[in-house]
This record gives sequence, structure tokens and C-alpha cells, in this order.
Amino acid sequence: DIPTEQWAQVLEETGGRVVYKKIPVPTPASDEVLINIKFSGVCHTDLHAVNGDWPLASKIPLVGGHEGAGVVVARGELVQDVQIGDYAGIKWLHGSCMSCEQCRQSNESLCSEASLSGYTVDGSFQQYAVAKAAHVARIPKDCDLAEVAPILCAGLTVYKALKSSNVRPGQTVAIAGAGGGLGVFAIQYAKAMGLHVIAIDGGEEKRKVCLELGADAFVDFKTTQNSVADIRDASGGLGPDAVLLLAASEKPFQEASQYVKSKGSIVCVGLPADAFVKAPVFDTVVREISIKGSYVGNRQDTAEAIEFFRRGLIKAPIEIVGLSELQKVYDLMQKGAVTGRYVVDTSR
Ligand code: 8ID
Ligand code: ZN
Ligand code: ZN
Repeated sequence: DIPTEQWAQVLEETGGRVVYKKIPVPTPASDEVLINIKFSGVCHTDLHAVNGDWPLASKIPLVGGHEGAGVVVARGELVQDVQIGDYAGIKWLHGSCMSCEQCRQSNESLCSEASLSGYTVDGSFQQYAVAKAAHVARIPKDCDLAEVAPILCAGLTVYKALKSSNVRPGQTVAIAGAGGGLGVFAIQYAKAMGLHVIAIDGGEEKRKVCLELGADAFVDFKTTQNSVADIRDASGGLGPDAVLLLAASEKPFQEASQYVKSKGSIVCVGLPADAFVKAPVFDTVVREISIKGSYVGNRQDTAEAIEFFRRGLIKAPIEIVGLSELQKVYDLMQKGAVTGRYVVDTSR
């Protein structure tokens, strides 16, 4: 039975704290499903929304969250290919028009009509959330719902970013922010793709976790005398073939062009407030450096990222706490003190 009320974490004003309270259970529209969210990952994007970091307005009051894994409990009358009882996931891209040029090219996240879970529509930090059936992630029944939750944003995003970097098996990727939520998944997808991995982050705990997950080298941005030289050395001298910039701070975006290999690519993924990418025009030209952005992934990328997980190739560390403890997770994340991904359990 679907209740009429549920527990949720609600942001009532931008810059404020989230409030754990009871709100009504939403009703799915004709093209939507209602998902009983069991677990939801906490992404730094949720914290950017709380802090109002971006030049993009969010809904207020807002239920955040876009890594929600659960069970379909109701559906609108137009929905046919998702069944009651199926496992399904809420991801960042809640909906898109499906008819513009970007949608036709499967670049749904670039649709000018895109709606965003936990940002322009209520997301997964609640026990029941609505999702557009066309965009909902299909989760196989043999997946653990707590462990698969972070694949829905962190895993998907880094998987797609690695593909966009055009690196080939055997090449080297440097990952800035490797010990954070996106980073721990990036290390694992990169290893599964046969890449050498140089992890860049700060502190002993992050070093330990990155190396345990299979990183071949770790550069500590907090203690290094010369990060550019250290990253080049760790790559064997010429620099990494690709760089994934996953950090929620600007500094790595200013440095990557100094150490990436000639002909290599720099993929921007992190979204620090008011930040700029910097590269000398001369080097970019004569060393043929590619600099690009990568924004989540489409429905096919989602299916592929989940399939890597289902096959047992991705086992990144998660820490499960109650949904009621979300503010504590934000406080830790604000300090840069989160290693790997926190996942909230909506039952407590
Ligand atoms: O589609 C997208 N492009 C997308 C999808 C999901 C998330 C973008 N993001 C963005 C988020 O909005 C956020 O800005 O990616 C960024 C990282 O998200 P996250 O992994 O969820 O954040 P985190 O867990 O806080 O990890 C960030 C890591 O960066 C490290 C921190 O120590 C932390 O481990 N870091 C920082 I801050 N400064 C660093 C530096 N100078 C650094 N690592 C290396 N060098
Ligand atoms: Zn996210
Ligand atoms: Zn569109």
C-alpha cells in the first residue's frame, strides 16, 4: 500500500539547512512512475544546490537527490515498458523533450527543456519520488540497491567522461579528485577499461582508498612541492594521455594543461562555483591539447555503466547512514572530508 505521507529532507531556502519532515507522497503523471526509493547517494551537486553555487536557479522548497534506487510502486496510464515491482533509478536527468535536435541525437542532457532531479524537480531524498518512465534507469534485479545507487550519477558520469576522453586500454589517465565520490568510481571504471591510473587528491585516508581501489600512483595535492612534476613523473615522463577533472575546486582546472601529454585530452567534469579553465594558447596549439566538458550521460551510457557494476567490476566503497542524517553528510562534504560516497537509507 502506498501511504499518503512520507519522510523527506527539504531545503526551504537556498543557503539554509535541510529539514527532515513529513510531506505528501506525489502522484505520477500519465508518463511517469512512482518509485519507492530505498537508497540514495549524496553527490556534491546536491551540496552545490544547497549553497546556490551555480548560475542556474533551483526549485524552492526543494527535495534534493539524484542517485535514487528503489522499486516501482505505481505508474501512469501511458507507461508500458516499466512494470510494478521493477527496480528503477532516479538520475540527474529527470526529463527532456525527446523531439529537439539534441534529444534526437541522444544528447538528452543538452536539451534546453531538460528537467533535473533534485534541482528543478523534487529528487530522491524522500521515500517516494516520481520519475519520467522514458528516462528512469532500469536496474537488474540482481543488483544491490544501496551499492547501485551511486552508479546513477557518479558511476554514469565518470564512465561517460572516460569514453569522451578517447583513451585506449593501456594508456594513462590522471584523475583529480580521485578520493571523492566521482573519483572512487572513476578509478574502478578506468581499471576495468585497462588503463593506468594516477590518482590526485589530498590526505592519507584518500591515498589509502585510491591505492586499494587499484590506482597505480597517488599524488597528494596538499603536500606535494610540485604537483605538475609529480604527475608527469608518475606517468613515466610524457604526462597522462587524459585528465579527468572531478574536483569541486578550481585549482586542478588551472594546472592540467601543464602536465597532460601532447595530443592528450582534458575532460572537465567537476563544477566548482565561479571557476574558469585556464590553458596557454601556445601550448594548446603546438602540443595539440583537447579541452572538453562532459555532463552526465545518456540512457545508453546509463545502461552500460550499470552493466559494468552488475558484472562485479565496480566495488567502490560506500558508507550508509539514515536519510535523517543528510545534513551531517553535507557538513563533512563541505570540509572535503568525504572519502568515497555516502548513501542514505530512506527507512531511517
Ligand atoms: O555531469 C557532471 N559533469 C557531474 C556529475 C556529477 C557531479 C559533475 N559533478 C560535479 C559535482 O557537482 C562536483 O563539483 O563533480 C564535482 C565532484 O563531485 P563529487 O565527487 O560528488 O564530490 P566530492 O565527493 O566532494 O569529491 C571531490 C574531491 O575533490 C577533491 C576533494 O578532496 C574530494 O575528494 N579535491 C578538491 I575539493 N580540491 C582538489 C585538488 N586541488 C581535489 N583533488 C585534487 N586536487
Ligand atoms: Zn550527481
Ligand atoms: Zn529535447
